[in-house]
Amino acid sequence: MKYQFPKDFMWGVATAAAQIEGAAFEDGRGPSIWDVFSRIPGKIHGGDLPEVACDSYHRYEEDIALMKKMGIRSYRFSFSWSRIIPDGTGEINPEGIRYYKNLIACLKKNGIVPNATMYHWDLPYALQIQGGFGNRNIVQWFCRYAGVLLDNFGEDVDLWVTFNEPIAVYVGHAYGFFAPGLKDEKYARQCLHNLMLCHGEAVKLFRSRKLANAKIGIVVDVWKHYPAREGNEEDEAIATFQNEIAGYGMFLHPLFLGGYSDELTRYMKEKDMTPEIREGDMDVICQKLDFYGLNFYNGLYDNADEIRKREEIRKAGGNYQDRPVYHEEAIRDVLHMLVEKYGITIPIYVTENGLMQEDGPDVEKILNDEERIRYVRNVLKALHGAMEDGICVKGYYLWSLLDNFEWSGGYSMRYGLHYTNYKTLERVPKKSAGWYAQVIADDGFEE
Ligand code: GCO
Repeated sequence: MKYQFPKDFMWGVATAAAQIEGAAFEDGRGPSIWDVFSRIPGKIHGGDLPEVACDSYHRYEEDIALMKKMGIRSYRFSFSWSRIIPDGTGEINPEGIRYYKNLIACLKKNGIVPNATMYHWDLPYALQIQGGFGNRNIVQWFCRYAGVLLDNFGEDVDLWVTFNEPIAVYVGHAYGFFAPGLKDEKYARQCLHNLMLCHGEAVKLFRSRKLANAKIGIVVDVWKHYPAREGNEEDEAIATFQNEIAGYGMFLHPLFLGGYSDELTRYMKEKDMTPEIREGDMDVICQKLDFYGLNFYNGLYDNADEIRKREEIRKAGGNYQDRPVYHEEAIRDVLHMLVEKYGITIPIYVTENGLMQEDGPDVEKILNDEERIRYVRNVLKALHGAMEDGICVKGYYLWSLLDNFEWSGGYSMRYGLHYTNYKTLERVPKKSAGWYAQVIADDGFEE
């Protein structure tokens, strides 16, 4: 059967500033929370630092040439706040503006549509020491930054994203394994509330600019949890918790339905973690958007007995390696949920999807990434199914163009269509790059 996608389907690749740019201390850039966090011993796998990463700050033309060669139609990247306004609120850095102007001009010259994220996890450190997202002034700080972006690039970016995966801010404040490395769930809940206000105010600002061709949305990742044993109350309770209280429900409910869900409201009350919510906040958060960006990696099945077993091994100091089980097909159900539960009828882009490979000495093995091809093909099949069901999906962005700095995983986790040699900074296409290029050329694949 032929999995045929529409002729104007937006085939893309995605990256993020902190993961690829490097040049962390060049041309006036200020430190971000990831520059600081990664210097804390033990936080990043292998002690890796994001300071050079893929050096895309200097090699963006080469990266765009790779995209051009593959026939990529759209590039999803992010702006680095600390490159644009090094201390978060003060002077605008002309070198930062120049870099993104050049990047966008080069994309346009090559016929690649820019899809740009304002915030992909890399807060200027100067703002973190003033409380970061926990300080309600973040709304003014962020709006100033968003205004600078819109002043300089407003017309040139077709698709604007306010925030990428806001859950990272929760992880960084409640669990500590992302920057800034705090472990305070109550504070984390306030951060998320303030972050969503930043989003809402930025959308209002964007609307006031009346940019003729630009659209705006947000990217929320959905890792949907399912009870492993249907009808098992324990499994079901875990899945509900993971979805509504510690997962996508934290965002999708306020963003698309308005207000926090009953489950989350009850939970925050019980734990004395209800954030400060001022009158009108929930209306600001629930803005009408032009599109929704879905980051999808997997569907997860929770089995209470197995979770307990793992906990026991961990408590006893044991080691276990979870073999990832892939449920690529879950994307179809997730897309249905977006429409049916959250009423999302605006166009949807899959703004990230991809597969991790562990680093190792055998480069040939990494280049021959059959597993990635199989995984992406399965996702695309399920996505195609959802589109046949009538769900409006306009594009798909593979994560990622090239192996890059995978946050706490450092350089040990490779998601690229291209292999990055971190010694020479050479990029080498993997098998999947050729395969994806063919999918794009044919607007689908035969199977
Ligand atoms: C995300 C992150 C990416 C990760 C990718 C793989 O938005 O999830 O933006 O930066 O690298 O998800 O884990």
